[in-house]
Amino acid sequence: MSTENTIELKKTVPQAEDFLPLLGTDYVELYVGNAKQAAYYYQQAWGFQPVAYSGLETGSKDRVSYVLQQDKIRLVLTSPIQPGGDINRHIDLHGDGVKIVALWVDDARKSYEETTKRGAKSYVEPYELNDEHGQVVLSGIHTYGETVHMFVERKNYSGPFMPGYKEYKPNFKTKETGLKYIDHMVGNVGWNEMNKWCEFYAKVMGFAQLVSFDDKDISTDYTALMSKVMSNGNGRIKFPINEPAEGKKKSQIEEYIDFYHGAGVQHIAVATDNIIETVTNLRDRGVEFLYVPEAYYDDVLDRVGEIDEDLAPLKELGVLIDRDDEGYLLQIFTKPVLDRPTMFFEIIQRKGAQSFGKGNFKALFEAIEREQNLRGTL
Ligand code: TYF
Ligand code: FE
Repeated sequence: MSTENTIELKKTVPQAEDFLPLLGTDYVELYVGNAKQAAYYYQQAWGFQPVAYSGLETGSKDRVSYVLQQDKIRLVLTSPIQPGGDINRHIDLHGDGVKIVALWVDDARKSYEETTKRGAKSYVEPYELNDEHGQVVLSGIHTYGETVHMFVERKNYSGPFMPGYKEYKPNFKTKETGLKYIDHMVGNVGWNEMNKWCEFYAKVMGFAQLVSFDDKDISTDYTALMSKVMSNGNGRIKFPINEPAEGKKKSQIEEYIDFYHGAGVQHIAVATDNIIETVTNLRDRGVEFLYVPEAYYDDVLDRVGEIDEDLAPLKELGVLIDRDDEGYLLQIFTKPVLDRPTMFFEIIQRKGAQSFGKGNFKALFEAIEREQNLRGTL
C-alpha cells in the first residue's frame, strides 16, 4: 500500500479523550421478507447458532425477530407479520438489508448525548428494557441512507439477548463454520457523498480516517469507486465508506444504489482463523463465492512473497492474497446473498496485515464486473 494516502490511526486520534468509547459490534439487524427462512439459511449455510426469538409467543403482535450468533457475531433477522408499517415500507423500498448496526457501549445515554450534540439525527431517545435477567439501555441515531446505529448498554444483563426475547430452540442443529467476529462493515453512499459521511464519523462519532483509495487506485476498465476507511479510537470498529466514481461503464456502487434505492450496507467482512476450512465448509453448504480466474495465481506469490498456506487450496477456492508492511491477509467475497444485487459478505483471515486488500482490487472488481455483465447492469 502506498504511504502517501495512508494516515496512521495513532497519529490522528487524540488518545486522551474518546467521547464515544465502543466495546464492539453488539448486533447487526436485517429487515427481511421472511425471517423464519432467513434464520434457517444463516444457520444451515453459515453455521450461526440459535439464541433468541421474539414474536406472537412473546407478546410481539406485529413483528418477529430471530437472534443468531457465531462467536462474537450476532445477527438479528426481523420480519413484519402484519401489513403496513415501517418495516414493510423498508423492505418494499430496499429489499432485504441491514437496518441496524448496533454498537456495544458502557453508557447508552451518554453515547446518545455526545453524538446528538455533535449533530447526529436522533432515531430513538434512550430507553430502558427490564426483565428478570436485568436491564438493557438502548438509544439510536441515524447514519447513511436509512441505516441506524443503536447504542446498546447491557451491564449485568444475563438473558439470552434482551428483554422481550425468549430462548430460540429450533429442532435442528448446525455446525459452526469458524466465523469469529466482524472485521469491518462497508457502507455504499451516493455520488460525492463519501466525504460528508466520513466527516459524520469523524465529527459526530470521533472516528479517524485510516486509509483512502481514490479512483486511480481502484478503477478497472469499466467500474470505478472511491473509498475511505473510518475507524473508532480503539480500532475495533472499522467502517469503510464507498462512493461511485465515473468509469467507462456503470460503477458497482451505482448498481447497488440503484437496486437498494439509496445508501446502505454493502458488505459485512467476517474474520476466521482458517479461511480454507471456513470457505470449504461454506461452499459445501451452498454459499456462492465470486470466481477468480486461475491466472491470478500464476504470479501472486511474486507479489505477496511467502505465505504459510499451500497455494493449491487457495486457488481451488478462489481466495485472494495481499500483503502490506505488517503482514499479509487472505480474503474472499460471496455473491450477493439476496435477490437484489446489493449486500454480500467477505471472509477475511488476517496474518498481521491491517489493510483491506488493495492489491486485490483489480481482480476483485473484474470478478464483480463479470457478474454485473450477466445481470445486464454493467
Ligand atoms: O472493504 C474493503 O475495502 C475491501 C475491498 O466495493 C472492497 O473489502 C472495496 C470496495 C468494494 C468491495 C470490496
Ligand atoms: Fe471489505
